[in-house]
Amino acid sequence: MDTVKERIETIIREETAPYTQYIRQPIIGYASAQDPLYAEMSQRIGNQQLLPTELLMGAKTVVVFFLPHSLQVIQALRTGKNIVQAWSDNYLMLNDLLDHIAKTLQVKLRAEFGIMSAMEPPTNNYNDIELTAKWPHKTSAVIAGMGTFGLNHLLITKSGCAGRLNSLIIDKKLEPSVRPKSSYCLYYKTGKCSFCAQHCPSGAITKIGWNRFRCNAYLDGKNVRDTEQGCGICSSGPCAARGF
Ligand code: B12
Ligand code: SF4
Ligand code: SF4
Repeated sequence: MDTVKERIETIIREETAPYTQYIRQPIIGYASAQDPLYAEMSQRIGNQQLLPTELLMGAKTVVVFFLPHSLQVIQALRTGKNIVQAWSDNYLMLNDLLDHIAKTLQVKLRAEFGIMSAMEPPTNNYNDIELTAKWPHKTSAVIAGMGTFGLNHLLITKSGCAGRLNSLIIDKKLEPSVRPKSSYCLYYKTGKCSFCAQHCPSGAITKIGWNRFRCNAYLDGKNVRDTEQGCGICSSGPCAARGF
């Protein structure tokens, strides 16, 4: 394996090692910053999206890392309570950890290889009206072949969709990861699942599309305190811990 990739993966493994109670093995992918899909994103998503080169001059690769929630957290989510404390705690903890990992990679890659990088926060970096970010991490994850979008509009990886992710843009060219040939979502694969649409309490997920405003309105009613992040039921179906 390329030395830089090896180093990136070691750093991510080291930084996540103390958290095995909360997360499973990280999944790491690489997208070419010049992938033509980036230029299509503004049109697909419906508002102006940033290109990797607009975040970092000389951008060559986008490194994406996904931290899947532990099976215990997924089990807790399946109890269907309004606020699942283990899910909420992981939400907050993983946002900090993802940010910390990106910053650690920035410092170490620069010191050890002279690689320059740029990052955006893992979340809460979105436009309140449109409810989209200019740099959505799941887009880069799909371009980096880490999984596919499910009917639930989440990234489904081989370790499922219940997890959180972040990305780092670097000015070093690395071999891009290969994209899967078929969907990891059972609905798109076989038509036989619609768990997320059936169980979404706000009706945001349907077979004909996803209404982020409905989801947001529902979450706003649940997340009355920062330490109580609600719902996430769309992350608890058959694709919670595996892709198909
Ligand atoms: C804004 C936002 C929200 C808003 C609006 C959601 C939205 N627009 O996606 C609200 C508040 C409602 C929300 C809710 C949730 N969110 Co949110 N949210 C974000 C945020 C900040 C930006 C997302 C964004 O811009 N989406 C716009 C586009 C990308 O999404 P989309 O419309 O679904 O995309 C479709 C098309 O545009 C097109 N498309 C887009 N990109 C690409 C790329 C390719 C190659 C192709 C072919 C197609 C394509 O296909 C997509 C699917 O049809 C990100 C963090 C970040 N900066 O990335 C987290 C993020 C998406 N949220 C996340 C999560 C987990 C949640 C919740 C479970 C809440 C929670 N407690 O964590 C729910 C789940 C709702 C759901 N089913 O998706 C995770 C997703 C994890 C995953 N496995 O995918 C993220 C990435 C946070 C993180 N750092 O991990 N979220
Ligand atoms: S719950 Fe079923 S239909 Fe929904 S995203 Fe997962 S596999 Fe697809
Ligand atoms: S977070 Fe809850 S309300 Fe939003 S899409 Fe998922 S299941 Fe529906």
